[in-house]
Amino acid sequence: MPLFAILLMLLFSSPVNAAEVPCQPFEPADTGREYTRSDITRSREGMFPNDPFFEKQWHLENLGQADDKGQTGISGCDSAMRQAWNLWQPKKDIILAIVDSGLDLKHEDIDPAILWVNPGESGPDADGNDKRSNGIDDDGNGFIDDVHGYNFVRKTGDIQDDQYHGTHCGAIIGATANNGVGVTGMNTGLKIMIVKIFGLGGTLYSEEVARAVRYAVDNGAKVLSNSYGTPSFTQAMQDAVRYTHDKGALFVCASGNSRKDLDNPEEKDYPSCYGVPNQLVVGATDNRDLSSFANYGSMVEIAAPGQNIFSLMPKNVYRAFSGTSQACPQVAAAATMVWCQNPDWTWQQVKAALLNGADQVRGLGRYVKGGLRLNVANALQNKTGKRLPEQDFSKWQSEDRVIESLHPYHNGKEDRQTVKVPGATRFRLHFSRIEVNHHGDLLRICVPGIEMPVETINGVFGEGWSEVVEGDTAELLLSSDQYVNGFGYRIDRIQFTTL
Ligand SMILES: [Ca+2]
Ligand SMILES: [Ca+2]
Ligand SMILES: [Ca+2]
Ligand SMILES: [Ca+2]
Repeated sequence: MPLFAILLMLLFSSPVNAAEVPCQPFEPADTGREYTRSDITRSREGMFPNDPFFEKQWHLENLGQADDKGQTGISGCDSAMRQAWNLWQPKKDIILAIVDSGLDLKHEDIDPAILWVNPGESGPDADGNDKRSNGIDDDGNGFIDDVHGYNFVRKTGDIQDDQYHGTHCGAIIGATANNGVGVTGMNTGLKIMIVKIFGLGGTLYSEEVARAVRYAVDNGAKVLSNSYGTPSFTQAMQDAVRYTHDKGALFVCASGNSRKDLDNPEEKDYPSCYGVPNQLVVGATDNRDLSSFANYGSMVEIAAPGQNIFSLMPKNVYRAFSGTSQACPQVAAAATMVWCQNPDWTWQQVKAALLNGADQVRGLGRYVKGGLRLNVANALQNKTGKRLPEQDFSKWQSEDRVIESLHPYHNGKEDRQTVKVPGATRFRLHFSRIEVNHHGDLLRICVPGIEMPVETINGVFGEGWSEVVEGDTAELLLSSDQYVNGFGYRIDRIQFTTL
């Protein structure tokens, strides 16, 4: 073997040093324009909640209104928060740690009362000084003045956000609700620990992130919200996630926004792919329950609203972002709410309640195991969410038929093919391969005359079935933008029933 090949082998087989692997908050897949309170045109006085931007927060209550980018929603494609607010009956405080860039405590729509307070770092010390700021590690946990959490970037107790990601994600949970200002937080009754791992530069080495994760559970956090990642595995970080498992906590993390197949060894992302059972990996949906940018794979077990999610930006600004980063805190908050109601539960029970309560959405199964989307109201009642009807495919007839796009498909075109299955009441299509670039290209399976597609597909998939089409006709619409194309699709078989 040539020497350089041996060197290459050594390079790629040697463990990656966590001190050299930067973690980053997930970049949003899309952003909206900035708003301030002067942009508010309509008052919600006398309504609940009375926060003026509430209508933009379709993730909390979707009555069919448009999102910030003008996409009309479908009523009920939300996390069922209005019901959840009425149902929630906490018995005990459970600490939720947001591991991100901090929180803008000076924002007009943040009340620091939502923050967890470390009992050992508050009140007067023996000299009459405030333990919060006396420069002493009063509780002896190894961190000086960590009153609401800790800043692992600057090694101080100051958790003020100097970036933006943590404020946007954190405020989805903790923005002050019903104060007539800004937006509505999901639940301002939760106790939020702020674990700051990103500063202005927006990266931190995995070794420090691992320390931060351990800090959270060592100081009582039961749920961790993690909206960041890296393509590199590190032992230190996997050990930290395992540590949260051994401490009985639930590690909720965003799947990422690159439309990667996380089951593909070449496309892994961490922490999503660590495979520790107390992880709950979160994908994202839009206001029509469709998925378009989230990473997918067998470890993605639940989706939550993530497209054009309206929340806070530092300096009294408001803005919509699209990302699994925005979906993740919603699942983390839901887990914490369930746990507050059932303080003697284990993480297994909390996770099971979330999955059981989630609604099964047609067309989401390609991207999220079981096609489940968060429903907080169901989770709080430990009630099973909507389930799609089951089909007995063993009784269906099968026909070999090739239907395919051009390979590769053209840029800047819409290709339309009609599939007719005479006599069928229902049918489905077997794809041998799909490759549709997620930047601006989309394959839709539609039924003529029905606006909502049966399924929307972008990304790379091996062989597998489509969702079931009702009736005897489907239209396959492959639309593409001017840039980057791919193989397209190839169907080799149809299965149908005439009953
Ligand atoms: Ca301390
Ligand atoms: Ca102190
Ligand atoms: Ca508010
Ligand atoms: Ca494209």
